[in-house]
Amino acid sequence: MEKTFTVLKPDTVKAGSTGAIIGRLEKEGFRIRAMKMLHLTETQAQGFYYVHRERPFFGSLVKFMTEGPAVLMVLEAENAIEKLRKAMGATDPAKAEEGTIRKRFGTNIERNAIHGSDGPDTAAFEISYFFSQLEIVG
Ligand code: 3AN
Repeated sequence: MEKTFTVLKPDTVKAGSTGAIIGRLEKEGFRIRAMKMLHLTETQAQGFYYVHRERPFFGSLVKFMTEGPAVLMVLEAENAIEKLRKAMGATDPAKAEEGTIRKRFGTNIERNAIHGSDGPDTAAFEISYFFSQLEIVG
C-alpha cells in the first residue's frame, strides 16, 4: 500500500464539487487516511509550491490557491501516486483524457480542480507539510 497527497483546489470547493470527487476517489479504491479543509495563506501556498518558485505562473498560482478554502487529503491505495495521477488526467484540462477528473471538473491549466503528488519524495514532503503523524489514521 502507498500513500499520496491530494488537494481539491479552491475552484472545486467553490463549485460545490468536493463530494462528487471524493465519492469518485473512494469508488476507485482510494481510502481516506486524513482530511482537512484549509484556507491557505500566501506563505503556506508559496511553501507548498516552492519547486515552482521560478516559473512565470508562480504568483498567479499562489493567488488562485489562496482565493478560498481547499480540501486536503492523504489517500491510500495500491500504487496510489500513479493511480491518482491517472484519475486526475493531464495538467491542462483541455488535454486531459475523457473521463478524468480534470477533464470533468477543471476549467483551465491553472484552475484544474485537483492536485496529486507526482512521486514518492514529493508525496512524503507534501503529506508532512500539512499533516502531523497524529492526524493520519491507519
Ligand atoms: P501537475 O499539477 O499536473 O503536477 P505541475 O506540477 O506542472 O502540474 O504544476 C503545478 C500547478 O501549477 C498546476 N496544477 C497548475 O495549477 C499550475 N500550472 C502548471 N502549469 C501552468 C501554466 N503553464 N500556467 C498556469 N498555471 C500552471
